Amino acid sequence: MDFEKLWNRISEAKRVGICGHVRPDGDCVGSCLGMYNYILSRFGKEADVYMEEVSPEFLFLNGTDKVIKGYPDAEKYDVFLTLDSGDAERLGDGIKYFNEAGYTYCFDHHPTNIGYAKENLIDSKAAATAELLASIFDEDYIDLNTANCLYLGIVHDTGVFKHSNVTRRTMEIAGLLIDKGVIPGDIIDKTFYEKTYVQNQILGRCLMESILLMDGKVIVSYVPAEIQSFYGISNSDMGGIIDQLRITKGVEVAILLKEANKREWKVSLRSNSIVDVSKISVMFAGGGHIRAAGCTMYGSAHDCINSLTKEIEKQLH
Ligand SMILES: [Mn+2]
Repeated sequence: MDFEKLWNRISEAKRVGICGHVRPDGDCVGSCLGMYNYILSRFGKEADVYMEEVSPEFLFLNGTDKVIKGYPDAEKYDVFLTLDSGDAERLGDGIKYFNEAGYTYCFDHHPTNIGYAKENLIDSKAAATAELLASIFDEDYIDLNTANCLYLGIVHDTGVFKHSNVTRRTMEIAGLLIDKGVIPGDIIDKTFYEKTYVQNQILGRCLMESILLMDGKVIVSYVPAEIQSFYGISNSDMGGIIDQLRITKGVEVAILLKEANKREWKVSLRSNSIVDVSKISVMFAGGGHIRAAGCTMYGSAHDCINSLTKEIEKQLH
């Protein structure tokens, strides 16, 4: 990618659009708003940002109030930038602006990205799209607003600097962002570890009610619909519970079932080192990665757990 041309195009464009992927995670929000703030800081230009609803814990980032709600019909963008979206379908309703745009750029780190934009910067070695952006931005124009966004993106795609995707470059960029004024503990606690009272209650309940199976190699917890309504929890309230189960000493596989409808369960699976949980989820029409996968199952919680442990057993023997 010719960066000089990229920045020239942005500087000369009448309208610049930015779009993330559906169900935006920390890296998506951080890289979209990081780009927004950088363009604002460097060119004094307001880009339009398109994303689905941003989680409340990210709303302190500068520019979240500028994210355009819904995907209204808009005039054509001269330059349209997609961030952290591995394929064009993941742009969701934002794809209409992408298809209409004069010139498109894609910035991403997903290895499966085939380069669907006119110009593409895809670096699968980058721990986060936010890391990739930090490495192409001119340091002098990275203000604190931009730095906060990029730091948040990196924190979330690295599980707070502990996943295997973390490199020396990741840490060096994090260091640069700290120099720009980022307060790491603030962002990490506020957006990663902080839980609402209800989230803590349901976490506690899941841990209390969890069951160890197969000599402690499997841990299971499930949340029936009536328990969810008792605590008044929504979908996002159950994030992180599966990981808390997974790190139980001696456990290889963690299973969390959440009843979505009567006898219909959203199943999350995690493994530590041996079991390929994506193989198991695929058997039940789900998908995912080797260590993290999910599927939907039907019947009683007991039946679902039995079916899952049978498959886990096969892989452990
Ligand atoms: Mn990402």
